[in-house]
Amino acid sequence: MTRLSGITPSGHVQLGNYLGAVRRWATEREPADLFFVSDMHAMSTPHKPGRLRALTREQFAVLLAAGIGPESVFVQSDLACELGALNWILECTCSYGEAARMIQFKERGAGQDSVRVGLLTYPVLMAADILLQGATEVPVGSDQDQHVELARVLARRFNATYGEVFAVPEAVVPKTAARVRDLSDPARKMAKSTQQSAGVVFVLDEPDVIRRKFRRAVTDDVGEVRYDPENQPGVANLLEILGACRGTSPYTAASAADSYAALKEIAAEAVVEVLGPVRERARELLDDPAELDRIRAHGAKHAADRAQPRLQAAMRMAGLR
Ligand code: AQP
Repeated sequence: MTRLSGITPSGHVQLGNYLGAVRRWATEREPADLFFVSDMHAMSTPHKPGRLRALTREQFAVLLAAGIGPESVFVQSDLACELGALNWILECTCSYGEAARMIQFKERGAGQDSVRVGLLTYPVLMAADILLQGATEVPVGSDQDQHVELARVLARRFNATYGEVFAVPEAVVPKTAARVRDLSDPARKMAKSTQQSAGVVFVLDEPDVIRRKFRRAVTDDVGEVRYDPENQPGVANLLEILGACRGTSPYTAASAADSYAALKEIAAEAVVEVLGPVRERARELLDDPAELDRIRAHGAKHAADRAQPRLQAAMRMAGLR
């Protein structure tokens, strides 16, 4: 079984990415699990080249700093040649209707003056990511289910048309992890691409910045610390964050503070403590570009070694070369 998980450098890595995904990836991973920074996917909507490059390095460093081994992690564009080749083969296996049906394409393209063709075809590139690494399981949220289904369809169609090359992957529901909400608007999930970053805690934020963001977190006028997500979403978010940091339930976390001010302070300190070692290790890596490049090349070599036999077989069977 090979599980493949990715993170897109659409902004700085935030607390939700860490508590909801990256920490679990690092602590619960099996030897065959793979992780990648999907920088090519971040180009399907308008992007700035320098920022994309810097964010990609940052995310790669954070994955390593969180404890994911260098042989299990790579940057997508380090396999651009292999992916580009398979992507074309898969685009020629996919119908226009299948790509245009993707809900994310409709949602993210809606109301835009100009939509990149990449936004239409990125689920095909995602299929190439999955099939090239021989992933059998892809842990995804419900918004990505449809994309994994497309990868399954394309794998089966290729195998049936040209010959067996690809494992047919399955979407698996990730184990329940914390769902972190924006500190200044708990109706919204914390997200790295949010324009107003006051309510978004970034993994590389300095402790004082984290404390300030928590001090300004939105609560309510009920005035009682209890876990009631429906009526007290801001307080519930703080309790979920505190619980996730301490490994307890939000109900248990509620007994830690008797006022909102105390809860904000305790939650901030818990986050500072959890993120501290990750931030320090990531900074060390980012301050040593030669070492980071060396680790990145190592991960890319492993990923290319896994990809090459499948790519060569697919090209040969499809009539290329
Ligand atoms: N707020 C969150 N709480 C818990 N988990 C979260 N994840 C993201 N936000 C939260 C999880 O992080 C992993 C990597 O995310 P991604 O880069 O694949 O895409 P995303 O879910 O779209 O992340 P963002 O931060 O919300 O980015 P933007 O702003 O670009 O949309 C995933 O496992 C995701 O569930």
